[in-house]
Amino acid sequence: MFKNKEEFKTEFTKRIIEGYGRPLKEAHITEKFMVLEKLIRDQAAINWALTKEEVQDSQQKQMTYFSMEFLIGRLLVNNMMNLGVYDIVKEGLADLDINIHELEELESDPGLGNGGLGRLAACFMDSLASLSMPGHGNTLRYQYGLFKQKIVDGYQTEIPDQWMSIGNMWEIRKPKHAVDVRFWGKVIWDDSTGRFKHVDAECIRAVPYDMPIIGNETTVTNTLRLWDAEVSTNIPTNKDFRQYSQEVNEICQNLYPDDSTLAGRTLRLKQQYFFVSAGLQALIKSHLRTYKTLDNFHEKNVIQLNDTHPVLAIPELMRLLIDEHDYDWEDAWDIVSHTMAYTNHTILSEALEKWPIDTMRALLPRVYMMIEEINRRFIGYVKEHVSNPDEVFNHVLIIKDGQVHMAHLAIVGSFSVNGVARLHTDILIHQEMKAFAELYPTKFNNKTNGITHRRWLAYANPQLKELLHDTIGDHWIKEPDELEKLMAYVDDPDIQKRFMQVKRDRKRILARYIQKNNGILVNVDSIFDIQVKRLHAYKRQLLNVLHIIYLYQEMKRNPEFRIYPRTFIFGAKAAPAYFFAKKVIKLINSVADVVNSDPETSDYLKVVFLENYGVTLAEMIMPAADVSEQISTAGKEASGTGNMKFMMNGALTLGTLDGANVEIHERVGDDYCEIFGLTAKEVDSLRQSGQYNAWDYYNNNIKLKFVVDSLVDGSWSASREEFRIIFEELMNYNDEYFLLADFDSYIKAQQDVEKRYLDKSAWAKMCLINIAKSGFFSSDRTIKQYADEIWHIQPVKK
Ligand code: 26W
Repeated sequence: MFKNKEEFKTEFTKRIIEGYGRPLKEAHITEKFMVLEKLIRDQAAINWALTKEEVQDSQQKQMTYFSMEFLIGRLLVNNMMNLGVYDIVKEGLADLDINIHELEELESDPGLGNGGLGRLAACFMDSLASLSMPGHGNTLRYQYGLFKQKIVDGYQTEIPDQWMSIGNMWEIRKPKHAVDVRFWGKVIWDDSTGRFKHVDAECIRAVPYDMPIIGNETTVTNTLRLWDAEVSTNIPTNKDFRQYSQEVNEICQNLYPDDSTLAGRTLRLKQQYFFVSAGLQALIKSHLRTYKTLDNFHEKNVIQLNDTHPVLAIPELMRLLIDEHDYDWEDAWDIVSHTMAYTNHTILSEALEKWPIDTMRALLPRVYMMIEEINRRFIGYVKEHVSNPDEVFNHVLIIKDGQVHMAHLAIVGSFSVNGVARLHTDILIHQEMKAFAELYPTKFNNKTNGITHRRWLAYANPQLKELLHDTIGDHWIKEPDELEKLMAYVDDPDIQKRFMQVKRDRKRILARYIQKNNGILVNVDSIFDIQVKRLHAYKRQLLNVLHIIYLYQEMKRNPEFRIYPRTFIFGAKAAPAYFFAKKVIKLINSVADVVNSDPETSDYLKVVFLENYGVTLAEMIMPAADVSEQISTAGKEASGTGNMKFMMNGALTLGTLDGANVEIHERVGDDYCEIFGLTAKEVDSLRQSGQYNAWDYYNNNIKLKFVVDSLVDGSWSASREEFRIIFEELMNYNDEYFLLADFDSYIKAQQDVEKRYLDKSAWAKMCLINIAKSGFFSSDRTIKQYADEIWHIQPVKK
């Protein structure tokens, strides 16, 4: 492969001719793009093969991350950077009159995830490879990723995301590793074998597509396996082929766009079982190829279950061991319960998966029998271990009230149960999963989330990378804790000025994008106050809007009241069926239209809604932020990871003591972040007290009253009914997420933010300290903890 610019240019030119039969200067830009991607993939293929061999030879234990989502984003730049060839390629292409950035723009952003959970999985893959750990991903090859969002008249509309329209050069189809996955049918007792038999099932062929996960400054290259569905050779007899093939195609057609409410549809359950069964069958096959027995399966394999979505892996591995590999229950359970580890990402009740027994039993009759037996034996265990089993059963039974509680199955069948931030794990142990934590005290542990600092700092913000290079060098890319060295520069006026210039340059890039896409001119010297994340009531984008309305009304009412220019920027997709969330998007756009076009206020206040927020847009937004809005109701956001990306790019965290904000506050201290609002305990006791009444706040705070009334007095829409549902949620459904209770403290916090911003040197110091303290929030630290405390895997031995 190429080792320098000249070799690259030769190889690239040769491949254009070989690939398209025409000279470079006549090649279409998409052809140049495809050739470059293939060239980089082939560059990685050598290391990929080498890694497989090294792990095989050293017989090391491997981890496989089972997740329905991997929000990987664009890979070209990331892969060239990690391979250390970016500059060679950039200069080589420039010599050939090709602008590398034009090629980068052609890459589709695979929306193979909804939000936090999916992006965390992608960051984990980058850290595993960069730490030279043998850790792979197992998921579905969705034809359509998360919908593209188009704002029409202020409303969200959804457009299918054909991310593979020009193909996906990173994937390699592996038909030789295809397996069959079986649905429906029934289970009979087979006297001849003395075993249960799953008959009349419908077979679907699972075909894997492998993508290389390239580590930074290491030859270790892991695999992200995406399973696709194809018609099987043994066609079902009781169904006409057209219907059968249609059902086959729909399995991997769409990612479910809900990121917190269960879409209880059978197809979702089919998707979950499909990639889980295929993934396990493939792991068993490769294990048997090396070890000829499954007795040591759990010593050589650990599976991390990314929330409850892949938890069918527990009964499915039981089925495979017992029905296809002649294990008895006890031995099978010993292997399974030492292989599976479970991560919980949310406490929202509506997000906890519960499947109707009938649905599960019809679609997966043999697997359901496994769940029944696991539940039956668990009941025995509870009776043995607690004095008041009947009380406990209500909180822990796997099968209860006609439903299968997937979180309960996950906890019973896993040796490790972790939350994703300290506060969240405490809430799981002392509240949501209290009974389980008392039953299995050693299983519960915390693993505070992280983000890959390579993509979110080094690659997304080269200007800041340059500043770091000139101050603390580059070793922080290998050891993110070394960002702490920046503390030596936080009082240095030159570095402070240089940082503010970096921030201003990044704000100008975003301002240019906003002008081009939204036609709004924003002031780059205004405070860029940004809230980007999925639209959800508990994340309280509405509280942010209520503050904006307050500022606008104050300026309209009182010409003396003027603020330091502020640009409020939002980015958020709402699940298509989430009506309230879609109304909040409409409200943000309606307020923006009024405020931005009001000459009295537009020099002080601008509101921008960036459509189609995702990984690629985030890479442009995070470096440009002054204020990071992390304002969820305390106790509701399990961790958050956007908060870490903003911190790493030098922004002030304005937030509640929720999720990982608690640990950000802990590391930078009161002086360098802005905390407000009720704590999780206060929210809990207010809720428990039953005393909370939104009208009390409304009637005792005239400014708040004006703000809330504006939702239904036509201020933002010709129709007074347009935002009635929002008014109702707040006032007549008693403000479930305590926005009114936190309103005053939020307003004060925002006023304090302005005061802070006026002192440029203190502000720059605050930003530099946040960057210096952000090393802990690298997913390299998170992965090292998972590897040492849960997976017990080591870097690939050379
Ligand atoms: C059943 C539908 C569904 C789909 C996705 C329910 C729940 C989910 C995810 C668990 C939601 C999610 O993305 N949770 C987020 O996970 C992040 C990574 O740990 C955390 O940082 C966020 O706080 C959490 O909301």
